[in-house]
Amino acid sequence: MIRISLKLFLIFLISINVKGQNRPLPSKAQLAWHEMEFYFFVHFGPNTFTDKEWGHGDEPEDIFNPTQLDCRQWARTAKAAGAKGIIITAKHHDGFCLWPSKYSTHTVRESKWKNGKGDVLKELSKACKEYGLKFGVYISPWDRNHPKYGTPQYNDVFVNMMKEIFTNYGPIWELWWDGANGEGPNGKRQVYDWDRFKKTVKTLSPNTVVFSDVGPHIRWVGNENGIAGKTNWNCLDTVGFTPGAGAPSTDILNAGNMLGKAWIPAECDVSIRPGWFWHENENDKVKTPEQLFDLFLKSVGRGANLLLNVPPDRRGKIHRNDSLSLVGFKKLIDKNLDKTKMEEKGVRVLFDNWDSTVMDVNKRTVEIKDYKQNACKIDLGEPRFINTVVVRENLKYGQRVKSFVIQILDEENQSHYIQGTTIGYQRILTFDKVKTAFIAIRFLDSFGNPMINGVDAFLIDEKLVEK
Ligand code: FUL
Repeated sequence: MIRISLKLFLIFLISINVKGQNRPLPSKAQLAWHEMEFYFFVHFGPNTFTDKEWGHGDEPEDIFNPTQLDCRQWARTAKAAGAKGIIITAKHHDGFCLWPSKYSTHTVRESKWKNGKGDVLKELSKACKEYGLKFGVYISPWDRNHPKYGTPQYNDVFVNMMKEIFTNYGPIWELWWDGANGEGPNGKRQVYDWDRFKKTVKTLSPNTVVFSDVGPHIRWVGNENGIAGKTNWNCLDTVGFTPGAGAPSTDILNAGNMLGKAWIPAECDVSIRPGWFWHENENDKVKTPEQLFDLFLKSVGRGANLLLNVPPDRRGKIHRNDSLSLVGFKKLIDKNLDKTKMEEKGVRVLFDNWDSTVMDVNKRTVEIKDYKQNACKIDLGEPRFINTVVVRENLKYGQRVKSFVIQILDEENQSHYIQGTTIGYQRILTFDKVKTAFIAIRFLDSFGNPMINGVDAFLIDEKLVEK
């Protein structure tokens, strides 16, 4: 009897799994995070003035002295670039705090800047509010200045600093914990109390999403080039792993775990310049609009988010070369992937022409039933050149699609096939242009029925097609 019910129970579990219902799901905050797509990273601090990438922590505070700090200019630039938020290095590895923390003597308060009365976090959080941008904070656990670093009391310092940030500059949308853990001023390394750090955030700022190599909410993509895996699962197994040296391999971080137990999607951090901080001799090495577009395809186009570092210079302003490139990038996005314009041209086709296997779940999402038996057809109305197809999953139902193929029929009735694996929030596939009136998408394998949030087809500038 018991054996039979156990068997029934197992069948029940398997059937749930087939429907894709016992897969990890994102939290509300994570769902909102996916919609952020692209936002700025700002590396700013003593390194900006010493030409270093990693300060030693013994730099005199007076070195930090921006002559025309203008956080509103950063916010305006972010807006003009189409970015939806800004994450700033409130404290990098050198320990210098861009706010007058009570728990350190190495802060803006000890500097010459504004006679010690300045507060970068205050100015930036205000500017972000004014411009409707989300505000995030990078606070490096590694601290090469703090005298308590390498002792249990440093964990109190770190917790107290987070409390200050949540209390005085919130709401904090994303908190960034870097994994680097080197020696402090006393030659010791810190044993971080990650559990306590996580609990602090959960209690004080439950809607903040926390990034580290292994989450808890957002993971590192495994490289600093801004490139997510073509196969990119939003799930990850974290048991036994910690941020930094104890993290899973970079390959795993890049692709995620298909059967991972926790929803921890990837964020691609990359700098618009070779370094993270501003350096005079890199003013002519700013990535071009085309390079940024390519990064967009390789991050946002692979279901991850793009965290693009734009470091202000010694004036405390974003350099003209970076601004020009960012505006150029926005133009490329608008011109090539603008949904409104495409709709006007009749190129964007939702599911109107799909057959009866498609069921409306809500206004935007369709559940693809019997996906193995049926191709989903999209009629473009009249033959047009296309070289880009965008497919999205509704992540509210989890990430389901494991593989799919797009079939494009050209004017000679020849079929062109484009293969894809995962979709996630958004998969952008580019290819050599084809003239077609008819596209079919077949979902080859999926955890339950695919829940698709729309398909778009575009003709982008041929030089932007992914190499
Ligand atoms: C790294 C740091 O060591 C770099 O300085 C930079 O902040 C980058 C985003 O993360 O781990």
